[in-house]
Amino acid sequence: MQKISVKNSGEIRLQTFDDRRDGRLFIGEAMKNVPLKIKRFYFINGLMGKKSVRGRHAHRKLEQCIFCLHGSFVLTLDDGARKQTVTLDDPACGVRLGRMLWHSMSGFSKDCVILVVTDDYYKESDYIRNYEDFIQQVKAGKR
Ligand code: T46
Repeated sequence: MQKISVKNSGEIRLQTFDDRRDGRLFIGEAMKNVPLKIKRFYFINGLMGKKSVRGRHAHRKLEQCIFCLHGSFVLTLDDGARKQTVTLDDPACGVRLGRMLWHSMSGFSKDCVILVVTDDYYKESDYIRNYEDFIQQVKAGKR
């Protein structure tokens, strides 16, 4: 994965064991190699390849880490000043989605499976779903 330069993000590396014909093992530990206290997880499958787009929002306070367990997709990150796209195609390699980071997922392979772990329960009030509102809040220094 290329170096992540936007704010409130960064690469996450899971520990791996390659047991050859017995498969591969991937390990994340909260507050060690996964930098949050995990309260919730969700996963996404059934994506319709290039037609699907998800995300397109930022979170005010929520911290998340996103992984591509199978296949690949493109993650677009925008901290209000800088934008970056990152391809996730390695289950051992995730990305931190910190607070006030506009993100979207697209370019899915049809076999793509995404896992997200978060440090809080679902709260719609934590979402900023309008890009202009996001930019205004970044300018107001809320990051
Ligand atoms: C994120 C990206 C990476 C719930 O009721 N509970 C939940 O835990 C989640 C994740 C979603 N929902 C409801 C809220 C919406 O009515 O499911 C619906 C779809 O959620 P959303 O449009 O936010 O889905 P994505 O895939 O665009 O975004 C998801 C996460 O919601 C979001 O926090 O950062 O993945």
